Amino acid sequence: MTNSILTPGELVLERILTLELVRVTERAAVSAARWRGRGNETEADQAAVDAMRRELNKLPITGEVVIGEGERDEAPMLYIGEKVGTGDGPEVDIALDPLECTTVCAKNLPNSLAVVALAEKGSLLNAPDVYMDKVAIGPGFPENLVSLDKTATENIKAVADAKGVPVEQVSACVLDRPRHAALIAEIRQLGASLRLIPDGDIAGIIHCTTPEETGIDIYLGIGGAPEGVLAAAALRCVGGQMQGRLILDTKDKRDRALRMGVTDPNKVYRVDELAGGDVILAATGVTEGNLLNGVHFGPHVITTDTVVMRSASKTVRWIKGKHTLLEKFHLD
Ligand code: VTB
Ligand code: MG
Ligand code: MG
Repeated sequence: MTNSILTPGELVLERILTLELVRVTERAAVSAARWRGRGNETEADQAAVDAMRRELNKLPITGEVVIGEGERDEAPMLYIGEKVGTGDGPEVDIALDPLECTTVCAKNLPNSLAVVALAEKGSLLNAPDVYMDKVAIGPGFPENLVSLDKTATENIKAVADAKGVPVEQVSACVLDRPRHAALIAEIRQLGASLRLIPDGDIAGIIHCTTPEETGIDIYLGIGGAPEGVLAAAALRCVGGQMQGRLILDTKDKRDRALRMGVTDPNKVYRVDELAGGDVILAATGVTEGNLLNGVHFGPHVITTDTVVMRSASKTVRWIKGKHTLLEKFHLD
C-alpha cells in the first residue's frame, strides 16, 4: 500500500538522501568559510572541495560527478567523471560546486555558497566547463514566456505584460562583465531596472523565483554552464522557467562537448533537459547572502544555514544547523 502522491517512477532517490546531502554542503561551507576575506581563492576552493569530496564518499550512493570542478585532465578532485559514494546505493548523477563564487568568498562579499545536486542517472546535462547563455524567470508565468531566441527587450516586455506592469517595474539581473556591455545598454535603454551582480548566477537565477522578496524578475546573460545546470536543478524543485545554450565558439569546445554527447552545438536546453527526473539540491551559505546566511563561528558552536529541495515532492526546507562537535569539520 502506498499513501504517496508520487508515482513509483518519481521515487527513485531515497528520501533519506535529502538530509544526507545537507551534511555534504554544510561541511564544504564551513571549510570554505574559514578562508573568507583572506584573499586566497585557491585555498578557499580547495578547502571546500576536500570537505565535499570526503562527505560525498560517505553517502550510500553509486555516484558519478557529471558537473564538477573541471574536466578530468585539469581538476584533480571532483572532476567530471569521478565516481563518488560508497557504491552501495542507487546510481546517481551529481552536479556540484563546492564553493560557488570563490572570488566573493575571498573578499567576504555576499552570496558565496556550497552547492550540490543529485539526480537519477542520466538526467543531468553532461556539459563541459564552458559558458552558457541563460534566461530564467520564476513560477506563475505562462509557459514559454521567455526564450533565448527573443531579444532581452522582448523577454522583459513579455514579463512586464504578464505581470501587468510597465517595463520600468521589471528588474533584470545580469552578471557585471564586459561581455554584457550590449545587453546592459539594451536593458537601460528600455528603462527596465537592472541589478548587476559581481558573481553568482546560481543565486541570481534562484532570486527570480521570489521577486516579492528579492526584487528580481528575470535573469539574463552568460555565465558558467556548470552553474546553469545547478540553477536548473533548483528551478525544477521550486518552479520557474529557464533556457540555456552552451557557448561552443571554438572547435576545441565543440569537440569537448561532442565527447560528452552534445551533437547540436546550438541547441537550446529547457530546464528539464538541463536537469531532469527526480533531483535533490542542497546549498549552504558561506558568506552572508540574500538567499542564505553565512557560516557563523561561535566560541563553541558553528552555525550553518542550508536550503534543501527535491523536485519529486516540490519540498523546500530551510535547515539551520548548530554544530558543537567541532572535530567533525576537520578544521585543523
Ligand atoms: C560564471 C558564473 C558564476 O563565475 O561562471 C562566473 O556563472 C565566471 O564567469 O556564478 P567569468 O569568467 O566571467 O568570471 C561565477 O560568477 C562564480 O563562479
Ligand atoms: Mg567551483
Ligand atoms: Mg562556480
